[in-house]
Amino acid sequence: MFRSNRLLWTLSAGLALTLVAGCGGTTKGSDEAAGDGGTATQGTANPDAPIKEGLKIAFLPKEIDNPYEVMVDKGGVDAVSELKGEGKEVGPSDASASSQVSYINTLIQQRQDAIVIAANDPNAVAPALKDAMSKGIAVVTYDSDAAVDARQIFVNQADSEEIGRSQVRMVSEQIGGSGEIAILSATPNATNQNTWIKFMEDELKKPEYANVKLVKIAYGDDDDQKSFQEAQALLQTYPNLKGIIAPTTVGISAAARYLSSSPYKGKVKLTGLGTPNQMREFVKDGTVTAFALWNPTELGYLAGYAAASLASGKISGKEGEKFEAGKLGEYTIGKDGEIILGPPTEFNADNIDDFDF
Ligand code: RAM
Repeated sequence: MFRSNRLLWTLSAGLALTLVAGCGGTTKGSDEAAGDGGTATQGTANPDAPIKEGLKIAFLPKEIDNPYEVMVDKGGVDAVSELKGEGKEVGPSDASASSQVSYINTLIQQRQDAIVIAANDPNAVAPALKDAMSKGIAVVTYDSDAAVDARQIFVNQADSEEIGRSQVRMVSEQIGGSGEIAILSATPNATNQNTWIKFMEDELKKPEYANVKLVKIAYGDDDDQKSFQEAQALLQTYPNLKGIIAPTTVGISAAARYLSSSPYKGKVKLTGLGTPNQMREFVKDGTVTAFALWNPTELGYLAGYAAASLASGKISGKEGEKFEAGKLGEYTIGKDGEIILGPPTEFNADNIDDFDF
């Protein structure tokens, strides 16, 4: 559910906040989660149970070299430390699902109490995650979800629909409501980017975007060099391109670097999701007007609390269950086991220096 004290999602169009928290329906089956590890089975949670001490909780991001993921996992490990557990970050150096499967199998052998994963592919990691749950390991996804029946809780950074639609609103406003646009995404199978892109495409069907044409979805694989080259290729292939949406911190910073030293600087608009620290110089030099993000550290911190609460049997992943997430306060589990951190912030020249992450 949304928390009223989170930073306001400042829509560039000045539109009112219309975020919708998930309601109704039931959560995914987590019956397999019963096991000798003491993980809660759906419906058997005890909200009064204490958080167990010494919980081993592993964070498995899309890739470990991405500054965004590093911040997220720092927040997660800090949360586990606060709860007197042992948190750690492990993961591949490329955003691939097959590498993640090897890590999941190792974490199962290590008898971790919980695995917190940002899935590089919703289905490819599902069998290994189901295996983990069948052995009593709590499974939480964060940032990028896995198949709903392969995890108990998904900690989402913000409302997926609003993230997607707002990116289109931002780019359309920046290009004056008319012209060719492209999307520079992460990997082709990333659950989070693909969900946002689906909502972007739907938003583009509205009459107010009749003159905005999406000409290409490119994939930089959350690899800095590849993203840079893809940005360059977009401009070469589409000389009339007016705007790029990069809904990935890796993609937007690489594209900004390319644009800032090209003749397109300030002419081809770039927006999307980026960290203020990676994007500051490009806002100051006029390459980028506005972009958005949530607080990555808080995302990991919330996932850490959710995982510890799950592994302690305080929650089971069922809609309506509540738990305390330390300094972030109380959260409620929504439909399909989803928890939403809160609305993101839009950054621009006026506020970017207020943020340091
Ligand atoms: C990149 C990753 C991550 C996404 C952010 C916005 O760092 O793709 O999954 O949430 O961008």
